Amino acid sequence: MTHMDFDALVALLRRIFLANGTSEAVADILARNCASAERDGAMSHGLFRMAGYVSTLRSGWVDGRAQPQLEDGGASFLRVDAANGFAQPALAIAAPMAIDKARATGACVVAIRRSHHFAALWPDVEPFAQQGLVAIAMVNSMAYVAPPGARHPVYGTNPLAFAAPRADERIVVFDQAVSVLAHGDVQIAARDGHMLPADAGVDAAGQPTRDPQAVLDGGALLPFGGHKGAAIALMIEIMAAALTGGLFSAEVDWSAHPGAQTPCTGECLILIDPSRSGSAVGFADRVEQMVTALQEAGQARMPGDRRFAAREKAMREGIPVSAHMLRQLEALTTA
Ligand code: NDP
Ligand code: PYC
Repeated sequence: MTHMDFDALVALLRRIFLANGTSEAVADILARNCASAERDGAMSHGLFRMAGYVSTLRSGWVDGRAQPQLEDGGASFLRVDAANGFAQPALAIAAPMAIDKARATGACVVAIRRSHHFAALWPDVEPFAQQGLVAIAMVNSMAYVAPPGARHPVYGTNPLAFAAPRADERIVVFDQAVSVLAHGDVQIAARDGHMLPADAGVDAAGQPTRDPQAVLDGGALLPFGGHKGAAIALMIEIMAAALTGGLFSAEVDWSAHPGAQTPCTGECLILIDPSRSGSAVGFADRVEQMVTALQEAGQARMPGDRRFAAREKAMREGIPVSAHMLRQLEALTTA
């Protein structure tokens, strides 16, 4: 195991993206995104994903040099056609205008379509909360999740991320898949020989299973909380696909591109300027009061705490990367 400096890891990932045909701008954004996930211990969307990015780029399914097109949808609405590129560069282009609109009108919806999202979602909301805004992001993915009673999967693992400012420049943030486990964690469990929790998935015959390989081989994941998680999955399909003009998870068809792994769907981001709130004390102070109430009630861990602690340690000591992973990454730097 070596411990890599964050910037050195970003530089290595950037070389991989460039060697596999992305533009400089896309390589910058995705390398930082993926290295940030590894730094924060968000392993299902860290270095483990690099082989999938490369395989997808080589398949021709995604355009690594896409030029996202911004469309003004009104005082509080921005549309982005990601042009079959990655979602994060599309969001980066929209962000300055989205912030301006949110501050000018109180809120802004950013509706991104024809976009590939293969990453953790918290990087899409954290920077906005750090600038004093409330941010909610939703992405649909590919049909891995079966609704209650369904004969086959319809929903994606559809993550939902939320971030809001707290006092003293801290933020509250959560980021969760709508399935009991992210698909990435099922792949990691299969790789490492671990069983899944009960109620996480079914096999190809629709029978409950804890075997990750059975879920991957024609089975399905289940939404957390039964019909309640399924309803959130439905909302995310509507917001990230119907509202944006993107594809539903079940409409993604990459069969003409063997090796493709990134879903081409949509993303919806909602920004709210909390300075508009009716709170007599400041919004961030109210959030802090809520966090304090949870802590006083006995909640030892807030969502985001584990990641922030991992981030702090990694920035101090370096990011642990196994020799095996490092060899795999080096191999990806040649097209
Ligand atoms: P987890 O279940 O690991 O975590 C979900 C959230 O709960 C996190 O904010 C986490 O905080 C928090 N949390 C976990 N345990 C506790 C606890 N005991 N007490 C309080 N808070 C807790 O995430 P998922 O497996 O659902 O998702 C993993 C990642 O996969 C996400 O980043 C998601 O965006 C990504 N994903 C991406 C998809 C895509 O299409 N791009 C599809 C599906 C998933 P903390 O982070 O600090 O642990
Ligand atoms: O882990 O479920 C997942 C996932 C889907 C798309 C990107 N990540």
